[in-house]
Amino acid sequence: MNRIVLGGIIALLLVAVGVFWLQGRAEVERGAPPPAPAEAKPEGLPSADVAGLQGPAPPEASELSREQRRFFRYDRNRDQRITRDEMLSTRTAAFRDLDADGNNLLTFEEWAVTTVERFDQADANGDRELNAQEFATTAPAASATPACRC
Ligand SMILES: [Ca+2]
Ligand SMILES: [Ca+2]
Ligand SMILES: [Ca+2]
Repeated sequence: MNRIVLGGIIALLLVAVGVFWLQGRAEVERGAPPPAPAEAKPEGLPSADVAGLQGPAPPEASELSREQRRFFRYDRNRDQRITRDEMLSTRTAAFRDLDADGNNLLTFEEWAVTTVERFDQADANGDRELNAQEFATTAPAASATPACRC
């Protein structure tokens, strides 16, 4: 008998919970109703009569002069002044390329690296001298474009 009464009480509680849940959901939907269905859009692109109307001009940046661009290429920290280091820093990469041993000193061999390499490649027999045949290999390749006849 107690089981029947207990089952009835549980059933009433479940019904009460369901009623409260439905009421709460209805409150939420009244506060923030679901969006209205999208209206059917007319076919084709919108059009307007813009004859005689003038829109605002698009933004444009002023062009730097050639001298200003050259100045800013050296002025690395943008303080409107070019220090000696800033001026010389443009040569650093080329210097490091030549400084083969990285000791910040440029020997004659490092400075003349292109000629040294060309000599070494041409010296086929490795006797540290070039005979006429070896020297002939150092001639620059003929250019594909003809020389200017100006
Ligand atoms: Ca500067
Ligand atoms: Ca060196
Ligand atoms: Ca030789």
